[in-house]
Amino acid sequence: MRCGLMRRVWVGGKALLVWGGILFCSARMASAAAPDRPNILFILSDDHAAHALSCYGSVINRTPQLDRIATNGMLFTHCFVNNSICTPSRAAILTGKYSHLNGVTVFNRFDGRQPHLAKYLQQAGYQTAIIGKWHLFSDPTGFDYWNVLPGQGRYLDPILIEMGKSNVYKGYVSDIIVDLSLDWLKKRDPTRPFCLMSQPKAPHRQWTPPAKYTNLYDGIEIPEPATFNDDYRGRSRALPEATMRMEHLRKTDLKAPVPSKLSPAAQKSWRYQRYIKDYLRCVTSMDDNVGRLLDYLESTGLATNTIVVYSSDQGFFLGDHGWFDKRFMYEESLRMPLLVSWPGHIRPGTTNDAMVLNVDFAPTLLEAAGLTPPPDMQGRSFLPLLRGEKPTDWRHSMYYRYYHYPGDHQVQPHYGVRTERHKLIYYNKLDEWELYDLEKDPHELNNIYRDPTQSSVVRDLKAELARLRQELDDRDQFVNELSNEDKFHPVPLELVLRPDFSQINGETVADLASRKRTGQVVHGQTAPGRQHGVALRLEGDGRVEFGHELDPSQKPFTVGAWCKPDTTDGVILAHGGRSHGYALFLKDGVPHFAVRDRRKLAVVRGKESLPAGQWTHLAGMLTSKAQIRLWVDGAAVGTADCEPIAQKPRDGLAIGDDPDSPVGEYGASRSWKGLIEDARIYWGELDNDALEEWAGK
Ligand SMILES: [Ca+2]
Ligand SMILES: [Ca+2]
Repeated sequence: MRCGLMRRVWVGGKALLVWGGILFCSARMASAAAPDRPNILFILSDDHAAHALSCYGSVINRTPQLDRIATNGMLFTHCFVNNSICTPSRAAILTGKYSHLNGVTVFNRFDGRQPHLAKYLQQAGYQTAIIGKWHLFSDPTGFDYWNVLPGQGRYLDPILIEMGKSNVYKGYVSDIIVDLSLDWLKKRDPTRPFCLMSQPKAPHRQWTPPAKYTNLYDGIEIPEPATFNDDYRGRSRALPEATMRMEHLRKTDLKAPVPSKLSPAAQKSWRYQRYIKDYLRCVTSMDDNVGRLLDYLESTGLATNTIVVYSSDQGFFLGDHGWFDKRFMYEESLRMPLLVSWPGHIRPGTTNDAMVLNVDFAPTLLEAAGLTPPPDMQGRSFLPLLRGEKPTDWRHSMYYRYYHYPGDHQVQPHYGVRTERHKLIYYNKLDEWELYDLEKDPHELNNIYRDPTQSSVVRDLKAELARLRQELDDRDQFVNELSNEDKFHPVPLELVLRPDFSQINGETVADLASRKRTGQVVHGQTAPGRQHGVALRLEGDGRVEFGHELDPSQKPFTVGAWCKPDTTDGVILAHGGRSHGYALFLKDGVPHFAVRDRRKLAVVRGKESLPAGQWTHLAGMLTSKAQIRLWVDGAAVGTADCEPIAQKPRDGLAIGDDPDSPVGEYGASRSWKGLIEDARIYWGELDNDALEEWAGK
């Protein structure tokens, strides 16, 4: 135990001295007295809106397995998220703290050194595991076992990273996550309680259903929601600005060409049907798999002493307001489904309309496990609500804040307060307010902020908003750009990837760096390299992919390779796409190194074109002084200012191509033709001596 140790607290993204030791003590001491502690099965899906569960009255689908949890336990009608996107909500759930204190306001890396739910349970003797979607970028901490998707992960034949090692699993992601969860349950130590977080990827975009459900809903028209044709009149400019209307669904979402000759309205409806059916097919498969978990608990008798929680990281617009996606503080996005069963403690088939939040999950589960929730958690345990009691001082309002702008879907930053009757939203960069009377206007179509009869309501809500902001210590810590210092995390110099092209076995290539990642080879082969080396040969239609494990964001790094081009254009290596990432490539024979941050492109070009058919060493570096540099044959040839990469790129790393979204502005071809040898990626800045040695000087 580390009682009394001064540790650090996350305030405004900066670590200050305070947290830690004392809190660990209180959590541990309480545990000693707790007899017969319950197991916890925590199922957190991704983007599953409450109005797509039949127990919540869905008019568009059935979820018989999830409904079982409601039948056995309690359904919460007013569970809300503090910041409606994946990564921030997941960090808030784990830490019991709002984004401005846990440091995860957008898609940024979770600092796993801070205390959180799994760590507290682990310290109290629980076996802890997380399997499935994690999406916090850093490696999980506080879990005895973890096997998680890199980033968003993929639906078919997903890669999962098991305790640092990546494996490809053949099959459909929702089945695989539950297979792995059941495996872990079977192998666990039966003498100790467990907390298993089994976290589906479904039903996240791009909504790829399993083969067996591709025809579900064929010939059926899914009803459009009441606000499908919302014109956003009378509300903030943020609504029309957001790029999440049906017209913004991409080819990869729709998976079929848009029929020609449709009127705009008919095309919008067609797009909705394509989107919502795939979304619901993914829900059905996930629901089946939740049933497998419940069956296992029941058949083994574990169910009698297991708390089962089902929720989703936030809500989602299912065509509501003409949108897909989430982010806004409006009801469909703000509301999370929350079902909890615990035999003998929760009366079966009950509904609770008290306001609970995602930051309440951690303190609730700690208390259920017999621990005292640490006082720095901002959420409050709703264990009394589960037992059918409502504390007289239970909350009547909640605070919400969204930050991610500019970003995907261009949703303006905003914050606000929701009470049982009203919602007040402030778009802080636009200086625009909205007020809704949820009783009279449940669809939030009438902004009554300027209605003179509402002036006292506005005054009271502004006072409540200020009170909540003070109580939660929101001092606009993340309102503006991060400083350069905050954008870079210092890293020790580390070789993180060095594919061994002498070891291409079928479709995979090995890695000489200590992490031993596995690359997927697409149309590439081993070929003789320089001197006695071995190179990768690509013919303009191949590449080697390393997936999403590496994260070049917020750190200096060095990349490079030996190359012998057959042509004047092609990518040597690239990670990311047109919003974030980097690429080393030839264009018109001239070497280029490019870095993208929030769509802004910084490029350094070589001074001359490389002769075809000759070996050259190229390297690019992003320095901690926010500059990029390019070396040709071990000699620096140029520098440019740039921003560090603010977030992990969406596209993975590839050698010999830049698949999907492009980082650079390329010439005749993106795909490499020729040889590549000794490609390496380092975190940190390689010094000149090491660079020259790599370049054979
Ligand atoms: Ca999500
Ligand atoms: Ca790309």
